[in-house]
Amino acid sequence: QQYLEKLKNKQVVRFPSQAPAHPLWPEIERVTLEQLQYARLGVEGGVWQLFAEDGEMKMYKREEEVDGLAVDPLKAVHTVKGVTGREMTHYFFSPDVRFEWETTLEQMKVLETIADDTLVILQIHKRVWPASQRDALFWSHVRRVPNDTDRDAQDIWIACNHSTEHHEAPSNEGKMVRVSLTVCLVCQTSIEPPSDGGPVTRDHLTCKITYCSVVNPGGWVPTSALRAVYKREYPKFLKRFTQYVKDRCDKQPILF
Ligand code: 16C
Repeated sequence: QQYLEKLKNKQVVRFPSQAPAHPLWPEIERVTLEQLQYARLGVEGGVWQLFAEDGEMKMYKREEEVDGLAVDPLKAVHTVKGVTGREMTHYFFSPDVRFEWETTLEQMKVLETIADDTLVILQIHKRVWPASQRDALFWSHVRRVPNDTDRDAQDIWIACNHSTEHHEAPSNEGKMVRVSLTVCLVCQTSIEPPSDGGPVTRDHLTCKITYCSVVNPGGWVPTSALRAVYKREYPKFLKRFTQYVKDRCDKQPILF
């Protein structure tokens, strides 16, 4: 049934990424797979503190500082009905729709297209008064990963962003302070097939999401101001982004 759905949506063939020829590839491969393992670790064990909750969405942090600057790792879990992991990660990765859901952005530029699934992006974020304005330069990669722990389950999808350097955007130019970040969105779809053997529709889909982020804001920001921004922006982002994907996919063919 699923195979027929995929055929119908012409999603069967996905060519391998052309990114392996690029000098960044070994790092992209290593960081993406490390992030996948990290995301799959649970939040039990007492190191994670729940700081925001809304329905199925739960957000945890670990308070950490580097040279007096808060760099609290964040881990969020969420369950969203009616969409697939491929759709979620596609819209997280795709620069074409970023302004539709990313409210911290002022400007964004794709500096390099390494492959269809791998980009280098420069973002200028909104200024938070009275701190200096921040920019972020990172590679962004999306991929499907076969589920090796359960062969019958749907594949896992991951989108991963990690700070990098690029000759078109040196960090010591201008008045921006550059943040450094490692972020991943890991998604897995489960399908509750209709009991009457009918076709799988969006009503039968559930997508389990894990979002992990570590952002070093660079420069100097008082810890209390930074934690206030985190507490406000992360829940806002995850609620807005997941609702955007739901709305966007509604009435569209399912992309498994
Ligand atoms: O993962 C997210 N978005 C991705 C695509 O944009 C990408 C981006 C990561 C965000 C990097 C943070 C950049 C600094 C933002 C400055 C704060 C702007 C607040 C504007 C309020 C009007 O991976 C979703 C990201 C969700 C939002 C994260 C907020 C992180 C706050 C970091 C604080 C930095 C310093 C702020 C100075 C007070």
